[in-house]
Amino acid sequence: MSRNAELARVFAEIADILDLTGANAFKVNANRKVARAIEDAGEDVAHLATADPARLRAIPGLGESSAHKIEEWVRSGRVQEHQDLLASVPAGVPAMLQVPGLGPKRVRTLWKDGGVESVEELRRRIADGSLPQMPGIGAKTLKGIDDALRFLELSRGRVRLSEAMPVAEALVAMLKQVPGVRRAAFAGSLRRGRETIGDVDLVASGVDHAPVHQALRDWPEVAQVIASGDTKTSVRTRHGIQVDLRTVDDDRFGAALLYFTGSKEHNVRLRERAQRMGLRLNEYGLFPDGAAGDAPPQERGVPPVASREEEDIYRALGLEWLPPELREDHELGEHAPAGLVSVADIRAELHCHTVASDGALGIRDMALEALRRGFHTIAITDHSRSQVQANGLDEARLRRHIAAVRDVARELDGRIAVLAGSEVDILADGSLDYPDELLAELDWVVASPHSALRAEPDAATARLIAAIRHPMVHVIGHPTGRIINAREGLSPDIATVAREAAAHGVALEVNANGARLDLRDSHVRLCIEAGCVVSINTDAHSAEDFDQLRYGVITARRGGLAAERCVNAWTAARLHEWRRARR
Ligand code: DGT
Ligand code: CA
Ligand code: CA
Ligand code: ZN
Repeated sequence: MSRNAELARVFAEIADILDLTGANAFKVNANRKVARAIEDAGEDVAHLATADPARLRAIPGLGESSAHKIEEWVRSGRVQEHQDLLASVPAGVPAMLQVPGLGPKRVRTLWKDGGVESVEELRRRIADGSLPQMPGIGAKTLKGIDDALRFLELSRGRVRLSEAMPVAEALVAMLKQVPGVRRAAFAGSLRRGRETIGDVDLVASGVDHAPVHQALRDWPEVAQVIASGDTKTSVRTRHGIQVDLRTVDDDRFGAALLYFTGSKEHNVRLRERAQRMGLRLNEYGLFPDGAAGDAPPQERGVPPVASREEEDIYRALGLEWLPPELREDHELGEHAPAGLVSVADIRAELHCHTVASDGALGIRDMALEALRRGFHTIAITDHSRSQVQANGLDEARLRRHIAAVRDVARELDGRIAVLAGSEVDILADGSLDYPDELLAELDWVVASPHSALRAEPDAATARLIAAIRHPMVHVIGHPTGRIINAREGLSPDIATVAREAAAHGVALEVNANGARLDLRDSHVRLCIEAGCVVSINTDAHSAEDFDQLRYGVITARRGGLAAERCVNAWTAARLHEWRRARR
C-alpha cells in the first residue's frame, strides 16, 4: 500500500468507529472527507507534512486538526486518536462494516444486542441460529447478510478481468521497451481470460535479466516490492493488484509461457501425457526423461526436445496448440472447436444506449462509431419506461425515438444498418415493459432483467422463459443481472432457459461489459449443448465502451463458442433474415 493509502485508511477507520459508537455525524463525515482527500491527492501527503506544511494544509478537505494528525503519523507511525478508538471496540467489529447491507446502525445492534464481535462470528451464528431477536434485524435481513457473506467469500482478493487487463498490457509494453528484451507477455488466468484474476503473471525473455526486474521495481504504478531476485519479481501496484514477473532465456520462452499460463490442471494433464511418452515437462522445457533420482534435466545440460514456442511443445506431445481460453480442466486432446469466435468476427452491435436514456452520445454518433469499427449493423436499444433512474423512455418518447432512429438509418443507408430497438425490462412476473403493439413497431428487441434480481431460482427461470416465449423478443440481455464482485444476480436454470431459447429461435446474450460478463463462460457451454444462438454485445453507453467487446468474446471463447453460433458474426443478410423471422 502506498503511504497515502495507509494514511487514508487511518482516517476512514476513525470515521467508521466514530460512526459505530454513535458520535455526531458531522465529525464522522469530516474524517471521511479527509480520507478521500488523501486518497485523491496527486502527491505523497506524508512527504508534504515535512517538506511543505503550508501546501499540506492547502489540500482541499484537509484542515489544521487533520494536518496535525498527519504530522503525528509521520513522526510516530501512528495517530493516538485512532489507537484510542481502535481500543474502544472489539478488534473484529469495524470489519463488519465492509459487509454489503451492514451499516453502522446494524453493526452496532449486532454487536451490542447480539454480542457479535467479528464477521467470522456473525457467519457462524447465522448458521447455527443462535442470534437473539434484535430490533431492525429480522429473518429476511439475516438471510440477506448471509448471502452477502457467501458472495464476499467467493470474490475475496480477486479483481475483474477488465481491471487487470489494462494494467497487464501497460506492463508488457513497458517490458518490451527494456533494452535486451526479446519477448514479453502476460500469462496466468489473465491470458486464459477468467472473469476475475488473482494476480497478473508476466513472462519476459532476453539476454540480460537484471534490467528487466529493475524496470518492474521502478515502474511508477508499483506501490510495494514483495520480493525480487535474479529470475522472479513480485510487486503490488497502487491499485492493489499483485504482479509476478519471471524472466527466462529466449529459447525457453515458450515453455515458461505455457507453464505460467496454466491452468494448473491443464499443466498436470500435459505433464502426465509427457511422462507416458517417456518425456519430462517443466517450466524450462520438454526433456527426455532421466533415471529416477537424476537432477532436473535443465540442470544436467540435457537439451530439450522443445521449449522455444508453445506450439513446439504441443506438437512434440502429439497435440494441437490449444487457445489459452480453453486450458482449464478439460480433457486433453479435446481440440479447439472449429471457428472459435474472435473479435475480428464480430460485425454487429445489437445492444447500446444513447442520450435518449443513459448513454453519452446521440444516435448518429453511436452509428458512426459502429461504422468506424467495421460493423454492418447497429441496434439502438435505449431503456424502457420502468428504468426511471436510467431515464427510460415512456411510450410517447419511444415513438418519437423510433422516428429519430429511422431518420439516421435513412441517412446512413448503404453504409450501416441502424435498427430501431429497445432494451425492454422483463418485469418480475415475466411480462414486458411495453405493450405488444408498440414492441411490434421496433426492428429489434432486447429483453433484460434489471429489478427483482434476488428472486428464487425457479421464479427466475420462469421469468426468463416467459420473455423467451414472447413473440417480439430477439435476445435476452444480461440474463442473470449479476455484477462481478458486487451483485450475485439471478440463478436461473440456464440449461432449461437455453433449451427454451433454442426452441423459439431467441438468442441469449453474453454482455461484454467487464463488470457483467453475463452470460458467463460455463453458461455459454450450456447454450452450445442446448443448441441456442448467442449474441455478444457491449451494451455501449459511449464510444469507448465498444472496446469492452474483447471481454465478451474471450468469455464466449472460454465457453467454446464458434462464430457460426454467434449472431453478431453473421453476414448482414443472414442476421436480418433471422431477425425478421421473429416478426
Ligand atoms: P489466479 O492468479 O488465481 O487468477 O490464477 P492463475 O492460474 O494465474 O494461478 P497462479 O498465478 O497461481 O499461477 C500461474 C500459473 O502458474 C498457473 O495457472 C499454473 C502455474 N502454476 C503455478 N503453481 C503451479 C503448481 O504448483 N503446479 C503446476 N503444475 N502449475 C503451477
Ligand atoms: Ca495469476
Ligand atoms: Ca501468480
Ligand atoms: Zn441492461
